[in-house]
Amino acid sequence: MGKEYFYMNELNRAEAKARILKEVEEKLHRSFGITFDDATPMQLYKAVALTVRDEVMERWTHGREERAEQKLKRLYYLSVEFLPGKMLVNHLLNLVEFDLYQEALSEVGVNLMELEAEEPEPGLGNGGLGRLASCFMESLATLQLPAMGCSIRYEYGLFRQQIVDGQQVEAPDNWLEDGFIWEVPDYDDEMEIHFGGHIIEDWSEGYLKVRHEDYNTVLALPYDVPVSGYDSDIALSMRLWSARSPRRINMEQFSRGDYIKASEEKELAEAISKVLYPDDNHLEGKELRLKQHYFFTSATIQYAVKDFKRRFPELPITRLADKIAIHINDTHPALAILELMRVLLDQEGLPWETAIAVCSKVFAYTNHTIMNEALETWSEDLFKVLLPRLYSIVQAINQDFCESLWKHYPGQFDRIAKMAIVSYGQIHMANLAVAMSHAVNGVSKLHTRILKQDLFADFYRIYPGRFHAITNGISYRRWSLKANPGLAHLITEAIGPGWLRDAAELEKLRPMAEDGAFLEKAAAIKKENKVRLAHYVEKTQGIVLNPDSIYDVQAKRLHEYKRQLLNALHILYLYQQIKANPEADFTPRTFLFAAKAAPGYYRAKLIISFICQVAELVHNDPDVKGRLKVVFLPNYNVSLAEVLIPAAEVSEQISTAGKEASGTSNMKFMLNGAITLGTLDGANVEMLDAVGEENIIIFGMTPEEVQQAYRFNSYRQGELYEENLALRRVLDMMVDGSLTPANPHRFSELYQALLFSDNGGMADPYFVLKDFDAYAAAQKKVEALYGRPKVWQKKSVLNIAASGVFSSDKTIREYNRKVWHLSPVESEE
Ligand code: TH1
Repeated sequence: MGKEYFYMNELNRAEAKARILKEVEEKLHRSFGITFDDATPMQLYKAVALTVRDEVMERWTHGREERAEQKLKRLYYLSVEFLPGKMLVNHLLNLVEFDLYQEALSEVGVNLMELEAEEPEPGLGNGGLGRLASCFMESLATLQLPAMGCSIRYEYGLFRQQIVDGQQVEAPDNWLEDGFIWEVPDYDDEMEIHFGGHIIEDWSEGYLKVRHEDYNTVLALPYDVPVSGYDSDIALSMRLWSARSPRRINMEQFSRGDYIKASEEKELAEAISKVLYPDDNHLEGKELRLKQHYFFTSATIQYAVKDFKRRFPELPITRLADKIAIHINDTHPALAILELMRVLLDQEGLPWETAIAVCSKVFAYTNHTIMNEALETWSEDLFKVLLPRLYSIVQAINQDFCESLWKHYPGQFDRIAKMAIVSYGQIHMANLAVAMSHAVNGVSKLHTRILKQDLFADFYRIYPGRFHAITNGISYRRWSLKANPGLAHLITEAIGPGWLRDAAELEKLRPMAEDGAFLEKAAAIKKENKVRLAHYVEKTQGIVLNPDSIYDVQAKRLHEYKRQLLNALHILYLYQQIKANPEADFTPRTFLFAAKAAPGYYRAKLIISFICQVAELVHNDPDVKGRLKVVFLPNYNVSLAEVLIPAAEVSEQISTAGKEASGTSNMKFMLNGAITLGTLDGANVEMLDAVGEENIIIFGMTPEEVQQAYRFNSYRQGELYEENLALRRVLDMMVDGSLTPANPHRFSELYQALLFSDNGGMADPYFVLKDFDAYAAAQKKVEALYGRPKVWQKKSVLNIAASGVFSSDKTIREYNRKVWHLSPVESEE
């Protein structure tokens, strides 16, 4: 089956639909012993998913065979997070069979979109980093590039967020509870992972042989999940490693009566893939986390070497880089570098210099953040106990590396210490990744510039050719065709279906911005999406939204640098204006927030509470009724994003300039016709270039101004408070009991953090106060613009037309040209 259905005549279509129904019915019968009429929604979902899976499997097998036959180089994309979202509808859209299935199922009274509600969403990531990895997989599959995504099969994904009494409460995400249709374990590729123990250096044969003894073994069992591409002949794998104890139950201990100890060992081993760390842009040096990193990178490296040998028995291992590329998505998988060194040295017997040369050709690294608290370091003490052999390797690499630095920077101890891989009792993973990769990239132009000038400036001076700017992108088909089918159909109607293969064709929409009828249709679709979201909010929250108000959305992880607080303070400012002048004209506005906070990030959780209290205040005040509405939507994930983003009119991208490496939701909002209200940060800068300054609302400090303020310590927060009356009134509301009369001090920590430095740290390090006026003025522009619907709609369409440059297909082509050099799988025909 496949795209041919697009072109088939009615008779064939009827036959194909009958065949689909027959297949589904058979699955119901065989798996559940049940018929259409008696099946529960879950059983129906599973039967349909199994039917679709068969089709995806065909492409999977085909891809594998072709890759083997054509002896192609393969990419391993290592990422500690993936966020693929729900799969059923996505596969059908990629197979170009969605309409057929939908029609067929509707004949038996089944709604395909509703079925997907039964599918668990794999929450194997925190935010942008994981979602990017999944967008990349989909583009790799679309471009038919041989690749495998590798990560951990967390038994519990990112926590489910509930809001109870205006506070975040975390509940476990037991996503595997009812089984996951799309995963297939591969017992042939189970790997052994060794932790702890000690190493013995044996020189008895005249050269160094290293033995690792007394280690603990954990088994890594891979589960493969297929990733389909749009109208692609192949499917790729996301390979998720699951930890198992080698001893099901230690029988010896068991028979000695030590049942508890025996099961303890099993628990300890399996704890490794138990739960995803819920931190975004932040790392804590916990032993279990280090175990996770080694667990999945070691399994992947062992598998990659095994696969290389199986496919290329004729090639020496020194040719590895001709046949595999390994990409390190941020530093979390950087242990893979040391693990490959271990395999090359201890198992393959390569000399040190040869192993280094092979490794440096294999690895490439993407940096995703310059936030200090996210830069990964491990204490030497922890590292040497858990990974003794890798520790000896990293020390030796560090020694060589520092010696080579001495030649470039003679006598500059401080500089070399800063660049060292091991220094001051810590192992610096970013330095390791840069030193040992042939390519390093940032995720937007601005972010790459900061890497070159700042974070990695000393490296850049020595290895300028190693650094690349490769701007992030999005799987634009999921974010239009799946999330916003109305808009996708309108686009196809206007410019034909070519844009689904080549996002650059979205440019053809440009002239439509002058076409009144088209603008009206686009506006009607936006309205439908707003109504769809209103239904969702009413059903889940019991809150009624006004679909004629401006939908202004900020949806992303909660982090101080992303400045949800700036947005909330501005809402208080609008509130005060309405209170002061209740008769004045006011464009009704709905402010929607969605954000998870890391459970240990106290201040982020306090900001969530603050937003919820602002929502309460607004909700309970009759003066504001029908004008202002604030909603905090719990449990932001891919599925919620698919409802929220298509309904947005204003996209809030208001991070402190220089802090958001790229952002990717900004691109999704743009594609869905929202107007961006943003700072000169991350990819916003490139969105400005693409759409032109009349079609985006940019405000606030530049990255340079932010840098200057830090460098010269020139930020005077207190003066702003003294001199800016409007701002002062808003800030005072944080502590005068307006929000929580029973406990006026509830938010004083937030207030203090904006105005007073505490033990050495500067007050308001993210310049919320400094940018407040500029933000309020920008919001005024939004309001004025919204008052001219035709102008607004035109800008909206121009945003859609300009969003094609942010397709992850384009991003992946760029990685391939600059970094990986893969050849696509050629299909016969
Ligand atoms: C994010 C960046 O914050 C974001 O700007 C970027 O668009 C996205 O990555 C994709 O490139 C990051 N997420 C994490 C998560 C962890 C550590 C560092 C980063 S950077 C756990």
